[in-house]
Amino acid sequence: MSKLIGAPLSPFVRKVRVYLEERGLPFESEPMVPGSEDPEFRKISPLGKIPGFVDGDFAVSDSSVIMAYLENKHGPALCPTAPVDLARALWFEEYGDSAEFELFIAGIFFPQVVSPILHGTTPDAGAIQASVDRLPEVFDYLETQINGEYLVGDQFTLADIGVVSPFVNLQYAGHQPDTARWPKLASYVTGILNRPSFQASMRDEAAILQKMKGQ
Ligand SMILES: N[C@@H](CCC(=O)N[C@@H](CS)C(=O)NCC(=O)O)C(=O)O
Repeated sequence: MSKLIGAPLSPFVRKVRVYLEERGLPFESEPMVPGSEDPEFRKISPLGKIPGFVDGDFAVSDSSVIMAYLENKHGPALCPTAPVDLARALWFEEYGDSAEFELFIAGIFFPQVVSPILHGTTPDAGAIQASVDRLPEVFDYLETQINGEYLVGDQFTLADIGVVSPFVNLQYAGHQPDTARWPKLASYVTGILNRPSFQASMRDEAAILQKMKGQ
C-alpha cells in the first residue's frame, strides 16, 4: 500500500490525500512535520517539504509531482488531456500553491492558528489583518474564473483540488468568501468541499485541530 507522508493540515498534503480518495487508491498516512530533519524523510524529500510519498520501491515528494506520477501510473482521470484544459488546470493548481498559499496559509492560518499552539507565539494581529485585507484580490480573481460546478470543463479536476484545498485552512482561521459579494466562488467552494474526498480529510483534520488546541 502506498504511504502519504506529512501533516494532514498542510494544504499540499491534503491535495494528495483528496486525489487518492477521489480515485479510490488505498494509502496509509504517516505524520511528519514540515522541515523535519528525519534522515529517512530527507531521503524522500530532500527539501524537507511535505508531502512525501512512497509507492513500493519508489519515493518522491511535492504534491504536484506526486499527482502527476499517480495520474500516469493509474491512467488519466483528474488531469484533463485537451491542451487548453490541461494548461488551465495546471495554472489553477499553481495559483492555489502560490497566491492562495501565501495569503491564506503563510499570511493567516499559520500565524493565527498553528504558530501560537506549536511555538507559543503571540499572533501579530496587524500583520494578519493586512493579509485578511488582501483576500478580495484572490476572491475577485477567482470569481471571474468560475462558471459552474468545476473550474475547468465539466468535470472535477486537479484544478479544483489545488484551488479549494487552501480554502480549508482559511476556513479554520475563520474566513470564507462572502456569498453576497462573491456568489459564484462561495457556492463553488462549498460544492467542492462537500465532496466525500474533502470531507474525509476534514474529518481527520478536525480531530487533529482539536487535539492541538487541547495541548
Ligand atoms: N511545492 C511543494 C510545496 C510543499 C510545501 O511548501 N510544504 C510546506 C508545508 S505546508 C513545507 O513542508 N514547508 C517546510 C519547509 O519549507 O521547510 C508541494 O506542492 O508539495
